[in-house]
Formats: sequence, structure tokens, C-alpha cells
Amino acid sequence: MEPWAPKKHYDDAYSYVMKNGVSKINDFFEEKLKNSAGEVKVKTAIVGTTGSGKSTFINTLLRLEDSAKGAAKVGVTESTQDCQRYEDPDNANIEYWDLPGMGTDNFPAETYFQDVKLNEYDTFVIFIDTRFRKDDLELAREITSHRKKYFFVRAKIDQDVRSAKRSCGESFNEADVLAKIRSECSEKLGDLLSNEEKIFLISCHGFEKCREKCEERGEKCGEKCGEKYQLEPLIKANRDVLYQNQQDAMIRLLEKASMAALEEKVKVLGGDIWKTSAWSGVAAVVPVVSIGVDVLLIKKEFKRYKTELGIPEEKSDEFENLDPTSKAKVSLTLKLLTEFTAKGIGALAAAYAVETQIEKVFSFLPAGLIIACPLSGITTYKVLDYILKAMADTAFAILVGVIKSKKK
Ligand SMILES: Nc1nc2c(ncn2[C@@H]2O[C@H](COP(=O)(O)OP(=O)(O)OP(=O)(O)O)[C@@H](O)[C@H]2O)c(=O)[nH]1
Ligand SMILES: [Mg+2]
Repeated sequence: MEPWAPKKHYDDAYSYVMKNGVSKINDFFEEKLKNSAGEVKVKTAIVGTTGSGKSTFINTLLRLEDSAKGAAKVGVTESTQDCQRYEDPDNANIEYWDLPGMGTDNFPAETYFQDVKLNEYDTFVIFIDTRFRKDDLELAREITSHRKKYFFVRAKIDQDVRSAKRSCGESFNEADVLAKIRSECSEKLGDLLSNEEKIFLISCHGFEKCREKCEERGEKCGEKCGEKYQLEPLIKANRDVLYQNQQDAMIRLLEKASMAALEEKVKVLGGDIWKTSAWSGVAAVVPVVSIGVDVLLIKKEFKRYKTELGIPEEKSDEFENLDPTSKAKVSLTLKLLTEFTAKGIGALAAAYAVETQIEKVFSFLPAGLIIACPLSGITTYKVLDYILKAMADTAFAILVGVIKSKKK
């Protein structure tokens, strides 16, 4: 499902193209991506086995005690019964969803993905505690198959460290214990893990104790504690992916709006042609005048299409920043104007037959002029139609090139 973005940005892009064509469209997109992509709503699902510490993590994120008002419900027995939404305290457009644990009677592992609508989320944090279960791996596989990003959290590390202390006695070494857990996680995840940095060994309880101790000493070292218990790196890694999702969603929205507007604009310009051509036909009553009028008219329309569609001048800064395909198209299209001598127009028109349009030109003309008009009117129609098609093709190439560069 597409992340939600305010419709205002679609409308802005549509209006921009209707007004300016593709002129400086790169700058317009850049500005939107830089200043407005953060308004796209993105969602992270906190998923995994029941009792693994998902709700506790949410409370740590919200900087709330488990018992505080508005905190996620935490408990030694199955606690979260439906999907609960929480806002990131630093960015209201990032939502964390506390999901019910997987593998209970209410949420069996087999149907978990459908039951909690996992497809609606942008990223996933998969929680496990103590042991890896088959279900955890299945869940990761399912998420990967939907091309979504996930992070693995091995929670309650404080418990592991305490247990190791008991069992190892003198030989206890915390760093060794953590390294062993990390390597066990990598081994179990195998090909599901592109990179070991996606595993976070966290402890919300450890973090909270660390922070309390700091405060007792009168120090503010929340970030340092967050680093130690891996909450900070997890939040940052997840935010980086979400930021990219926001950028991607914004560019898709801008693409949709600008393409639709450009199509509309070309349609409107195309609709004008028969009227313009018919007037050129009227001038053909005095045949000597007709050729001169055609050339002027065509040159005038050429310039109008160029402005309306926002085709840049050759050698301008905007032109220099275009991709090679667009540059070549702009050069070719602009060359058409210089080639427009009366003879050139005739040759062009002859090469470009649009017989189906003849009736349109005829239908507009007053009955008495029909005999005198066809040659000039239809020729003008064909030429303008040809020019507009070339110009529109160039404008679309510019737009596609800019969008492509933003999708990288
Ligand atoms: N030692 C320790 N215990 C934790 C930690 N995080 C959570 N717990 C405990 O684990 C138990 C389950 O925590 P929850 O946060 O309710 O787990 P959950 O995954 O939300 O559970 P469900 O909603 O039932 O799926 C609670 O008793 C928590 O206090 C931690 O970092 N260390
Ligand atoms: Mg819970």
C-alpha cells in the first residue's frame, strides 16, 4: 500500500506543470523532496513472538513508564490484543504500530501476516527473545518476499548477560556473550540477512537502568545509554529507511501529478490546432497572402508551444543539466523552427499525412470558403500537429529524465 501523502503536494505539482510545463521542473521536485517529503506518513510495525518485549520497546521510545497513562500495555502474559498506533515523539509522521504477538490462539503464526495486515507497513522490527523459533524465520521470509525492509531485534539482553554471569563464573566476559548471541542470530538467519548490522541486541530494561543511574549522577547520558543497549542505532537505521520511503513516495506522487498535467496540457494545445489552422485556411482566399500568413502563424504557435510546455533554450543552464536523451530531443525540436521556410513547411506537411483531421478543418469553415481553404488550412493543421507532437515528446522526455534521476 502506498504511504499516505497530503493531496496538496499532488495539486501543487499538477498546477506547476499546467502553468510552467517542464520548465525548471528539476528545481521544483528538489524543493518538494527536501522540504515536504517528511510530511509523508510512514509506518513501522513492531512484530514478533508474544512476550518478546515489543510493547516495552514502544514505551521506551515514547519515554513513558510501562504504568504511565498512554503507555503500551506490558505484561508477563499475552498483553497486546490488537494493533495499536503510536507516534514517534520526534516526528509525528512516523508511526510505530505495536502489534499483537505472533503464535497465540488469537494470532496463529500461519495467518499472522494477513491477520495484522502486514502489507500496510513500510518497515518491520522483528522481536525475538531467548531462542529463535521457526515462526520468526517464517515471518522474516514473508516480509522479505514483500520486498519490505526489516531489522532483527534480539531483546532482553540484560537477562542473557545475567544468566551467563551465573553460569560462567570467573570466566564471564560480557563482550564474548554478546558476540556469541550475535553470531548465533546471523547463523540462524542465514541468507535472510544481507548484513550483520541489521541485528540489534537490545535491552529496554538495561537502557532504563543506565539512564536512571546517569540521572542520579546528575548527567544526561540518554544517548550514550541508547548506544550501549543498541536502541539508538536501531532507531536511526529504521529512520534512514523510512526517510528513503518518504522520498520514494513523494517522487511517485510528483510523477503521477506531473505526467497527468502534461498530458492534459498537450491535449488542450492539440485541441486548439484545428481552430488556428482553419483561420490559416481563411487567409487562403487570397492565395498570395496565405503562404506568408502560414509561416508567421506557425512560428507564433511554435513559440507558444515551447513556452507552454517549458522547453528550455539550447545552451541555457537548464539545458546543460538535462540528460543526454532529453538534450538531443530539445536540439532536434528547436531546429524545426529554423527550417521553417515556406518550402520547408510544404515538404514537412507532405511528409506528414493526417487525413483523418481534414473533416475537422472543413467543419469549422463557413460554407462559402470551403473551396478556397483546404490547401492552406490542412497544411497548417498538419504542420502544427507535427510540431506539437515533437514538442510534447521532448517535454515528456525531460520529465521522465528528471524523475529517473530522482528515483536513483
Ligand atoms: N529483563 C527484561 N525484561 C523485559 C525487557 N523488555 C520487556 N521485558 C519483559 O518481558 C515481558 C513481556 O513484555 P511485553 O513488552 O509485554 O512483550 P510483548 O512482546 O509486547 O508481548 P505481547 O503483547 O503479549 O505480544 C514483560 O514482563 C516485560 O517487563 C527487557 O529489556 N529486559
Ligand atoms: Mg505487547
